[in-house]
Amino acid sequence: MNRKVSLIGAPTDIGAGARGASMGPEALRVANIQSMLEAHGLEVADRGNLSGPANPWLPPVDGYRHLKEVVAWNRAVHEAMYAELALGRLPILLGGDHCLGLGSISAVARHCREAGKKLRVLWLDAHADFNTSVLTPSGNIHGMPVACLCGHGPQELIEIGGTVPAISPKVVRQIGIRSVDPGEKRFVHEMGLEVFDMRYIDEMGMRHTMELALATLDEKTHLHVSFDVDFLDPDIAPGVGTTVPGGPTYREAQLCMEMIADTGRLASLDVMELNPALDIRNKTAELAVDLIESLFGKSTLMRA
Ligand code: 4U7
Ligand code: MN
Ligand code: MN
Ligand code: MN
Repeated sequence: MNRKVSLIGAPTDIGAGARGASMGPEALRVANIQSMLEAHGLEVADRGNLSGPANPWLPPVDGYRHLKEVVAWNRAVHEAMYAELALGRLPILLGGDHCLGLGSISAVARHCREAGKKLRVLWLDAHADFNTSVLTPSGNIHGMPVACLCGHGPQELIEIGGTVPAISPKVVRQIGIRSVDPGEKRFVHEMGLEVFDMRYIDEMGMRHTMELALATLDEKTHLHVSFDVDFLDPDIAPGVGTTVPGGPTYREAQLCMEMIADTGRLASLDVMELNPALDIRNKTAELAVDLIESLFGKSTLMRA
């Protein structure tokens, strides 16, 4: 795995329904994300925070809330992620709400096209984030980034990476899903997204789920993980805007991260939707950092 890591803060809640994800980057820093990574022998550069428009907190227009501002933030994220990948580094996006997954993953996809790499995206989330302006019950664009990446969304957003669609639904594996809106559900099926929902994890276990989600990776695969902190069960991770009960336990989440680490293919990461305004003494941020530690290869015993 790449030992050179860059942290990029994106302090905004522009695509969310609750205020506060804008404080996510600082909470992750306070939870010592940098020194944790350094303790594992990684060289870490904190690039500081991106800037972008303030949140005007307006109602949706034509099915989108804050579209212009969401485009501006995603352009900034795209350029910053792309620049780190071009330097041969492993970028970690510190969100910020999950609408920024569009800017991040479109940059990763662009890098993969140029470097002749195959892409695999693991989308760890309670939600499918596959809404469109017609399907969305909220207008919040953090519920739309996967659809936008697959070419379904407003022109200004879907074309940020230069190629439309930025990715094929075939490269995506969604894990932990347990809240999908009715129209969104039909669209997920229509587009053939591969979803390992909580029912699947309950029945088959996290180990089997991850074996399938990580199958067929090879030395040319760039593995991107988009970690929406609401993936986790709200009992252990209350600090998010859109909690959904019945998520992975602490141990299931650890196993998920450990199995990703074992592939050695992790090449970029988003840590999204952490909302310190809803957290309890930074516990969700600390949990996120603990899980990221496993993602970067911490293991308890009996492993090299
Ligand atoms: B997140 C929702 F209606 N589906 O579209 C919507 F339930 O990035 C929630 O996964 C979206 O946290 C959640 O507003 C977006 C809602
Ligand atoms: Mn999400
Ligand atoms: Mn979510
Ligand atoms: Mn959320």
